[in-house]
Amino acid sequence: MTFPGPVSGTCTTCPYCGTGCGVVLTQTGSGGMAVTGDPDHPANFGRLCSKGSALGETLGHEERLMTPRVNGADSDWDSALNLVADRFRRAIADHGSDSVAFYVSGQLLTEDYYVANKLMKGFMGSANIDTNSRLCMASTVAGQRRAFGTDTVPGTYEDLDEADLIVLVGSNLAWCHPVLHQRVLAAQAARGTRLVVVDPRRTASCDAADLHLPIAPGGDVALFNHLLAHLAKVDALDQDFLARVNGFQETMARAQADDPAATGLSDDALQAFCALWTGHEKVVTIFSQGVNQSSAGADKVNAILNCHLATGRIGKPGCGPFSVTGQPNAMGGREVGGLANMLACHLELENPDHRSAVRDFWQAPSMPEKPGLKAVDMFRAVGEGQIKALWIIHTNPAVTLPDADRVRDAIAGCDFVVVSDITDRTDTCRLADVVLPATAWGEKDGTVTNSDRIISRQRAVLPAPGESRPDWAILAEVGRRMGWVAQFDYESPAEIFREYAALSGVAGGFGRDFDISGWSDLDDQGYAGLKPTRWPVTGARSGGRFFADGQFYHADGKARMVPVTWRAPVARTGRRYPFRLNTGRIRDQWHTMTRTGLSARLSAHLAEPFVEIHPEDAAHLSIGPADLVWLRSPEGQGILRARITDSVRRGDVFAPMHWTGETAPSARIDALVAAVTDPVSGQPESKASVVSLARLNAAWYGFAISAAGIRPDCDYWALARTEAGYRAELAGLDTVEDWESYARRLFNLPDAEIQIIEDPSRGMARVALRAGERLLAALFIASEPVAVMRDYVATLPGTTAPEALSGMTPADRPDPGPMVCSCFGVGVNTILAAIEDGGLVSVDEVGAALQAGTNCGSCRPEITGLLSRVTLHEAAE
Ligand SMILES: Nc1nc2c(c(=O)[nH]1)N[C@H]1C(S)=C(S)[C@@H](COP(=O)(O)OP(=O)(O)OC[C@H]3O[C@@H](n4cnc5c(=O)[nH]c(N)nc54)[C@H](O)[C@@H]3O)O[C@H]1N2
Ligand SMILES: Nc1nc2c(c(=O)[nH]1)N[C@H]1C(S)=C(S)[C@@H](COP(=O)(O)OP(=O)(O)OC[C@H]3O[C@@H](n4cnc5c(=O)[nH]c(N)nc54)[C@H](O)[C@@H]3O)O[C@H]1N2
Ligand code: SF4
Ligand SMILES: [Mo]
Repeated sequence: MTFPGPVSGTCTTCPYCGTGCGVVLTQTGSGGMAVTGDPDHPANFGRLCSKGSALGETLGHEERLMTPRVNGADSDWDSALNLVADRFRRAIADHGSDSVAFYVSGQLLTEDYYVANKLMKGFMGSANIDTNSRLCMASTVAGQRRAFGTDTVPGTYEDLDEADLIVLVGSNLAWCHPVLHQRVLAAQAARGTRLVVVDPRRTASCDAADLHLPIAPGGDVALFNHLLAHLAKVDALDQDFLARVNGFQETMARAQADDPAATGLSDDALQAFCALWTGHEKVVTIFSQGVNQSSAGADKVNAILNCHLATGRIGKPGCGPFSVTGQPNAMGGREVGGLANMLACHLELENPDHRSAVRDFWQAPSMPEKPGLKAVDMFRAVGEGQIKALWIIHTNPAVTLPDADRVRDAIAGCDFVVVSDITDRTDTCRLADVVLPATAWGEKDGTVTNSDRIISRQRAVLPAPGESRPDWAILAEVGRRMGWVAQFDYESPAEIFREYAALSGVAGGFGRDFDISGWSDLDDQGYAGLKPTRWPVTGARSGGRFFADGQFYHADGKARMVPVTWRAPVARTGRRYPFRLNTGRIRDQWHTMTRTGLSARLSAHLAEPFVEIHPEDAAHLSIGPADLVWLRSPEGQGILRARITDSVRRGDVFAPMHWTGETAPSARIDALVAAVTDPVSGQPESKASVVSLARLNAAWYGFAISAAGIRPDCDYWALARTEAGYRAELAGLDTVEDWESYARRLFNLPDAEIQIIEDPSRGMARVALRAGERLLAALFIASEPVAVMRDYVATLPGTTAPEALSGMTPADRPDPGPMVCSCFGVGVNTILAAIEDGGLVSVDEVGAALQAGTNCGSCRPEITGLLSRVTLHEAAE
């Protein structure tokens, strides 16, 4: 694989995480797209992670939805849109405005979001528009509004370059914002920046950390309260800055009364943390879902902000609290008013002056006076039949909302459900009455805002396939068909952007922070060429940090410290459900895998869902490596592969969120997650449910490879792409008598030539299906988890592979082992062998020998782990 240098292609922005990396897309001769990092983009200066580098592999049309579909059959735009407009109009007429709802996404472009918000709040007359950002950023929004009077991220990425101490709280930056993590590591190398990670798990982000605090789940408020009390004790407060802050006394009293034991950390660890804070002036605290996704999420955010406010470490170079956003336009969605309790441009729904200003600006017939339903409540209302028409755009709630089985049932039972997506092969689309084909990344135009307030363009370089249309255009067309022709008469995203910029000027008039009115007159050409720019953008001000001057957005201009006290997660472990279930992300997959799952390279890193269990817990439950584990919670159940590791604490288990009804139905982890929310932010506690575990005694285990797609139907299965087709893990609770017919059915190959080896007494069967010499598919069955060289066997479909059924590499071909470096396809075994044989001692030496880790760098933490494994092993010898 080659990686071309800087090219003169189209500059756009990565559609994955909130780092917001600039990408250059260039058409290759063979009709594909070459993807490189944009060397001039201030978020990444040319770097991309494994997901960004693989974008070119996810642009195919194989799984795309090409035409509107109504009740499972292809339709046309005119009928589908008339139906949508009619059903929403009827619901409002018969049951009132609050009987309709939109559930949207932090991955929508700002222009899409603006139209959705305007249509629902201004014209349908309800505030029932909420977004998956409720599951993602709502606690930060609530915490920042309480502290600052507005939802502002004070700092910039440059602060990471200048900090002396960086604290990651509930953030696996190495896997979830890899390019920012590389930036932190560069600061470490350049100026010795110290790194602390606060996370119950030892993650890849800990590999370079000076200190890892394996905090008890939910213990963060107690930790930062302890720090605040310590800062007062050692006289490390900034009294001048505190003159600009309300609430100090009460907050300090509550902090001092809190119990640090709730952190589960040793005194030494607590002391080390406090000493690092007092020993370094320039501190950046990066926080993410370990903070937000909690029933005390807003309090966790304020506990962190309190420490920065009390020390004046905010708004200055190298200082500040830093909420890193998850989705590419999580920030844009917050700015544009995508949450049910916000208006637009950081204007407030509860404020009558703000409401009437927006209403006048939009010439809207009405404006809701109370906040709409937040995500979890919205789907509860759907389940209770209160929502008669629901439109889901760019998100997959049947998989990703807590208590997902209940959500799935609610959507299935709703009178009328529309889903806009780029594919209809999703759990949510399968439940919809109408599915609308949206244009995808690379085909659509608009803007996004990243974690540090930089607004960048996403640009179209590819034609829209089939009949797909941009999300803004679909929404505007429904607005027109519902009768608001002039207000939704948009012809381009540039036109929407100008309107939005003008509205932000109204907000600026109210003294709000979000003001990009400097762009109200931007012409189409200016929009086309818009360079990445940090807001605000007004005649008077542009970019920069907020709050250095001590000016905040509460009525008195001051900030607020918010008194908080630690609370335990809502679900309590006990005899029935003794384990705490933590959930999150893996390096190479994005959410429900509808895009990253198309790339064989990205699917090779971790090809199967899993649950991480501490070795002592596993031993206690007689769960061995590679066993399947049955998880039960009060909400639901699931089956996952055991990964036994001391990176989780005893009593905690961790499972990824990515697998779905399409890829591994028993691993839809949100089926087990309780729909418990933070009372302030409405954000669900996705990281602290309770479960029981038991070894699954399957009658048989299987591993399958196939050149063509398959859809197994056994008790456990997990499917992944490979370069040669597909691979699948299988298991069943009931005995199978006839493996030949099972295999023929599984692979849908009734007539293929067959080769079979069987030993029924050992429960062993191996079946190969061929067309002539060419291997089409193979199935390996055993009474225990199947032992074959998976990464090698998965390469065989399409080849002659005479020895395929041995499941082993030929003697002259070493097994590379599970993938570490997705960019160059380098596996664990290859790296370990090179380390041992070549006496390699650093990541750079491994890179020089194997190329691994030299492109995107996302695997560098894992290579560090492998290096220390060999060193430990040698030390023990
Ligand atoms: N590879 C990849 N990257 C992504 C995404 C993806 O799907 N894949 N999604 C993007 C999105 S939308 C988001 S929101 C971000 C999320 O980015 P992160 O928040 O970094 O990712 P998570 O894995 O959800 O959770 C982070 C960590 O919180 C820890 N945690 C759990 N409970 C607690 C607790 O009580 N206290 C503390 N301190 N920590 C706790 C978990 O162990 C986990 O390691 O990632 C973005 N980037
Ligand atoms: N247990 C647990 N659950 C979680 C989390 C967790 O950590 N643990 N994290 C939560 C968080 S932070 C988040 S952000 C959510 C994410 O969860 P979701 O948003 O539900 O997941 P995605 O897979 O990103 O869904 C995006 C959908 O949009 C489609 N799509 C892609 N491009 C386009 C487009 O241009 N237009 C349209 N209309 N559709 C498009 C995709 O095919 C896909 O179906 O999950 C949340 N759920
Ligand atoms: S860090 Fe990776 S996923 Fe995130 S924006 Fe950059 S390239 Fe995309
Ligand atoms: Mo997110």
